[in-house]
Amino acid sequence: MPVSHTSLPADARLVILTGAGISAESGLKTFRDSNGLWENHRVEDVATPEAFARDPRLVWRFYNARREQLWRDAEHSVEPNAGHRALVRLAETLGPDRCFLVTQNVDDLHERAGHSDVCHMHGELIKVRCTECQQVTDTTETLMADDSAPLPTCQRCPGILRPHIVWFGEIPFEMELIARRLSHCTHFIAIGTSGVVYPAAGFLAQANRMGATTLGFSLDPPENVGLFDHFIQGPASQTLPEWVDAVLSRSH
Ligand code: BV8
Ligand code: ZN
Repeated sequence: MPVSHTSLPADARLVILTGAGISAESGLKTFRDSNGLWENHRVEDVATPEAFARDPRLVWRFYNARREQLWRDAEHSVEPNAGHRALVRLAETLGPDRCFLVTQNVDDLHERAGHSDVCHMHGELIKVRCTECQQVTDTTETLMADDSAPLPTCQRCPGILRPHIVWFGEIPFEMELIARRLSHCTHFIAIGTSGVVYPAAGFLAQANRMGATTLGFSLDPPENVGLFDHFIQGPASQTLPEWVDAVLSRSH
């Protein structure tokens, strides 16, 4: 591990962006591994408002399968891995003003590893939103258990519930907060993301324009690998603990 990128100055301010790759070793398939497919549907054809308007049951089946895998898959239970836990150690040492975590993932593994105030720019599997009154609630219960079950409805009004997830063509959450943290970060670190989906994939160029030091951690080189100052290849459950331990051992 070259020393160059394991020393953080005392006033370092980090923005960390994670993608599906950090949850891969916890047993959650990445989008590329499933080459963007689910039950022979392209994700871009299921994860859209048009798909939900056309066939809400199909879209609910797609999200329920992933909700069940997170919380109810007994035989191979899905748990956070050493990569998630290394980020918790880093965030706890640096504090919220110097370490901002924004994730593209809709799973709750960062939270279950002990990470607080995670920015879920693409929403969360645990949350549902009413399509009428817009109320957002947390639930891990099984919604629409089988094909004959009715579509889940709001407790407050007759509205149909949708996943509180940002679909293709919808604007990600917290874009102002993310832009603000990016505008004054000294380090931008992207972990387990292929750099394909925008606007998340554009954060690296923004950080470079800011003159921040940029680091990429991924199993395979992402599309934008040439834009990183440092690229560390390998599984996050190994590369992240190694890097975080090196950084924390050098920080006073
Ligand atoms: C928007 C929630 C307007 C849903 C998601 C044409 C060209 C360019 C852009 C577009 C275009 N047409 C349309 C667009 C815009 C579109 C887009 O970017 N499309 C892509 C397909 C080209 N974007 C949008 O629609 C966005 N909205 O643009 O609105 C706007 C925006 C701003 C301001 C004004 C207006 C909304 C996009 C959000 C969609 N929702 N998620 C759900 O989960 O069901 S996206 C979803 O896919 C994820 O959240 C994530 O963002 C993306 C998957 O990417 P990754 O996380 O990177 O995962 P991937 O599998 O690709 O890669 C895994 C990586 O991990 C690999 O590098 C691999 O090597 C590595 N890895 C694997 N194992 C490990 C590992 N690394 C370490 N350790 C391991 N063990
Ligand atoms: Zn409602």
